[in-house]
Amino acid sequence: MARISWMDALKDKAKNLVSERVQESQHAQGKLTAQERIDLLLDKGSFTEIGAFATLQSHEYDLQKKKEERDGVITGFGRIDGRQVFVYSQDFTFMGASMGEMHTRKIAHVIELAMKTGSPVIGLLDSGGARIQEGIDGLDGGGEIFKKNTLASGMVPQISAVMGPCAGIAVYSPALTDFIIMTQATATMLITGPNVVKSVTGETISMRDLGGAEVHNRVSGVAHFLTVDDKHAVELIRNLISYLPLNNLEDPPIVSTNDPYNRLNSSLEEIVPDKSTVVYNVKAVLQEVLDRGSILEVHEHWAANVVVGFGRLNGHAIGFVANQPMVLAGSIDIDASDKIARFVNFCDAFNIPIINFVDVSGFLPGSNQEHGGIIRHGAKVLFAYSQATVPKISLVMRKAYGGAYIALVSKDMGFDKVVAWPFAEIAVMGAEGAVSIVNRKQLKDAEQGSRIKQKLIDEYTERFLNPYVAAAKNKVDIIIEPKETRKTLINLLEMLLPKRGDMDAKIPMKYKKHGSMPV
Ligand code: MCA
Repeated sequence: MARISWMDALKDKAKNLVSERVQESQHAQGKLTAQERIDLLLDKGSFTEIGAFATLQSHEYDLQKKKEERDGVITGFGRIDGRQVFVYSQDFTFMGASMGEMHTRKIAHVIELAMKTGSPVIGLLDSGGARIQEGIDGLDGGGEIFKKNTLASGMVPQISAVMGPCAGIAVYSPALTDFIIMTQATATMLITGPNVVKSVTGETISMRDLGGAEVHNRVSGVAHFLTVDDKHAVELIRNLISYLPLNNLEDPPIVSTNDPYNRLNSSLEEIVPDKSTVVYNVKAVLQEVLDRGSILEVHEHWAANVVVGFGRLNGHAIGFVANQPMVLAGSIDIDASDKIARFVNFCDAFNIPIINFVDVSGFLPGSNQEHGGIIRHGAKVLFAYSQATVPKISLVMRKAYGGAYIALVSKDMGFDKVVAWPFAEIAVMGAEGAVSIVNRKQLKDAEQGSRIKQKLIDEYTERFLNPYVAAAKNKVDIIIEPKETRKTLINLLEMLLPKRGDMDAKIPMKYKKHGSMPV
């Protein structure tokens, strides 16, 4: 009995220390405590803690006087909607949740258990980075986390929610995971803080301007989701998990829906003008076609010229990639290339079929893009789609020209089924550009250049800018009225769901270690 009281006393001590500190620190800053975050994240009463008694072992500085149970991170497992997940939650109130040896080893341990059991791992981050006093012990523990993150990649989904500072070595683990969520007012991610920036480069900049949630959601693309606060972040994680299988050997869960599979999309003809130069919001198309209320956009605030995310069709999870005509005419630039490639790669790793909603005239031209390496970044899109063996369906709504046609539509690059609307334009390029190249000499010689040019444009449009040339060559499988889109996509998706991935490979993939992805 005495031993039980001893254990209880240690547990109470850990809890009381947290609750005292909480008053002035976490809550005052609009943050929840490490334990409150876990309690909100997991199904009620489902959490089991691992490593509660672990404490720092270092004798450097006066660390032994500071040591406490948990060493600044709560680790364990529980359930989300009845499905097992592993979790770690950093406690900033203990030495800024700095990452010493025990702290890092505890995190690495839950990632390892997640791999062994095929369960997602969720990190709730709030840390000042490597615990300076512990020297390289914390750094090496960080190395173990990064190695485990890398091994777990593609095996179990990994989600990181940054809810406070995340500095130095703390940033690299989330960066190795599949999704990063940042809370608007409290999260920052940076490899070095403003003081170091000032001393190295002379630049004066605030924490938030350097690595705040807005910056990483809108500018750098490091973060995938922006949330109002901790509670919102945790709700988002629960929602995100609902689209994902627990591991790469399972399929995503099927969710029952009241949305009829054969619902006609009569409003699509109003949403999408048939004249290919008139803009519209592609998100309205996605909302109309996918199961009602099923959309979860990823990277919403970054590279908005393409829209990617998860949705459902007749209850089946899918990943969508859609050109957004409202931004850069939906063209694919450097950032959009990275956005698409990363998302497609994730979907393929976790058996989530991909559906493209295509309306694009090409990759974005210009010296900015060329000098920034659009060729290298664009190649990632080709690589990701070519490598993906999940069901891949492409819907051509209006334009699909040139390289972007190959990347997002071409059956020869591995799209399983291609659907087009009657006003789809599948060609090497638009009429104006084509005529100015092909008929350049003729236009130069002609006295009445503009009248002849218009005639040539009309001829090109008539001959090439439709879906029937491609359909005649069997490159388009089905031409439908826009209102038949939902029903058709569901039929094709359900036909393709039993697809066996390795049938897609024309070379013996299993004898290859892996491709050399352009990065
Ligand atoms: C914070 N604390 C730390 C660390 N960060 N202790 C050891 N190692 C750390 N990395 C402690 C503080 O000393 C303080 O302890 C307590 O946590 C709370 O921090 P405080 O500064 O009072 O909180 P804040 O005002 O809210 O500021 C949070 C902060 C700041 C912005 C994260 O603490 C900070 O700038 N920390 C250092 C960030 C950093 O440069 N990390 C890189 C580490 P007490 O309460 O006893 O006073 S080096 C690294 O990770 C690797 C090697 C790398 O690649 O860079």
